[in-house]
Amino acid sequence: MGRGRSVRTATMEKVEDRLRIPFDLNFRRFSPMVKKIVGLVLLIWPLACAGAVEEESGSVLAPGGLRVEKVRVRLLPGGRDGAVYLDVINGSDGPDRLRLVESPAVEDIQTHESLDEGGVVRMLARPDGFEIPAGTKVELKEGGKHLMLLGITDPPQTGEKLLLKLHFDRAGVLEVQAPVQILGE
Ligand SMILES: [Cu+2]
Repeated sequence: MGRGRSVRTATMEKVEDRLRIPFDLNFRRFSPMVKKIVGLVLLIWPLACAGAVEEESGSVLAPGGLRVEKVRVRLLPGGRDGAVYLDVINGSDGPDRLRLVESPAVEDIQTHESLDEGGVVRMLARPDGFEIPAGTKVELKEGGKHLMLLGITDPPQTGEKLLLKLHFDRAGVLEVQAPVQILGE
């Protein structure tokens, strides 16, 4: 895949600059015991076989074994622009790709990657999305791959949820309710 075109608009630069400021993730970590219980419940829950299952907030499991975890939304003050970070664990038997993401509440969601080139951080568009090889975990995180949210029509507050529809080539469309944090709050 090519390097992608540079997308340094003023708005995006502002968003990127703000999102690189260290902030308290304040993200609930679930204990191994809780995860084990969730896993056991899913194993014996017939609905788990019927389709994608949303687990605890910000996580979803697809029938083929691809899992999305730790989905979190970070918005600039005002709540109109920001980024989404998440982990994808591909437990299926083949490669997949996070092709695109949409939300009824967001005008435009783009797949981006920030690269540090000798101290200069550049943000590149990744219009083909992100490949998720089989048996790997790909992290969308601060300073790396991420989803750029541009133009949220009804800005949420910290603690509210934002519905995201994650389109994977093989796993299909996974819906997840992602918790929102407004930076600085
Ligand atoms: Cu970006």
